[in-house]
Amino acid sequence: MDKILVIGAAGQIGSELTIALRNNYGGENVFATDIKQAPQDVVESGPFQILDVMDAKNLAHFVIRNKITQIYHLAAVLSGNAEKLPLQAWDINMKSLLNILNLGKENGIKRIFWPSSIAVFGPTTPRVSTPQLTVMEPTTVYGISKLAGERWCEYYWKKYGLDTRSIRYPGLISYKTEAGGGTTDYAVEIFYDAVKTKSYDCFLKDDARLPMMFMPDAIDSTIKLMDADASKLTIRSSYNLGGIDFDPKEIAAEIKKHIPEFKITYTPDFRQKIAESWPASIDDSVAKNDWGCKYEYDLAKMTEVMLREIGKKLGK
Ligand code: AKB
Repeated sequence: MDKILVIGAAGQIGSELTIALRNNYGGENVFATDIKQAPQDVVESGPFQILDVMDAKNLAHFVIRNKITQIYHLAAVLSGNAEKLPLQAWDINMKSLLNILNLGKENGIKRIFWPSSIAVFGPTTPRVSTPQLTVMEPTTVYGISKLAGERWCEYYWKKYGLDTRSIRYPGLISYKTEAGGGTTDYAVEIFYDAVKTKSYDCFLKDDARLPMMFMPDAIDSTIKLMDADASKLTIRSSYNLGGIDFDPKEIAAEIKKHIPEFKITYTPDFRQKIAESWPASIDDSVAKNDWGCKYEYDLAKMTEVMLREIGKKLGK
């Protein structure tokens, strides 16, 4: 039986992925770690430990002691926050990945998952239906770190045979754990504010179209990629995933169907420039062909679940 380590288990992806992995592999076989306390269900459904991915020595002890065979390394500083402290963000995003890749190589880890992002693309990339292989000149420190990370993952695969797998996530939308510091996070905040105050002041322009994905589809895709037969995988940098694409005025119109009084205003900040440098939609045909990625949620279905679940959470 595989023993799985999740790094960043208190975060937006980790808090939901940990539970899904425990359902598949058994609670005791999925070791959740983070530098901060995780949600209650993560702490109660299996082992949880505070662990810093930057501490390579402690990490190695943990992996050896618990006979870890697979690692999901999800900790990262996202695009908006990384622009505020570029060198620190670079250091955290790159050093943590290199710690994991080295650890994987030295300890015979069977499989490693590391998330990349649509942020690897830049203003010179074709914006509509962005292909898997294309021009990549990211202009954010987050995007630069993700692109470098993709090259490192592929390097470890080619040079050392380390089985690294990765997805370029679009903006991820979820209600369980709030995201922090991303450019696409307006599409999470808007639901909370819609439920709390029936209004939202958006930090992007009304027509800032971006690719997005509801968390259940992201979790499902991640597990599907990690379960795929290695011989089927033609990409060892990171797979494009498309999900759904919409802009702030479209999501606001969808929310209005449930909350007719809902009002949106626009005060674009520095994140608007980041959004303009990213794709509006993604071609994910390679992921579909290689390992059969597919999605269940469109904008309408996702909006319905987000409003219902946030309403329950906030007692509204
Ligand atoms: C961000 O906005 O920084 C992230 C991402 C698209 O990777 N959600």
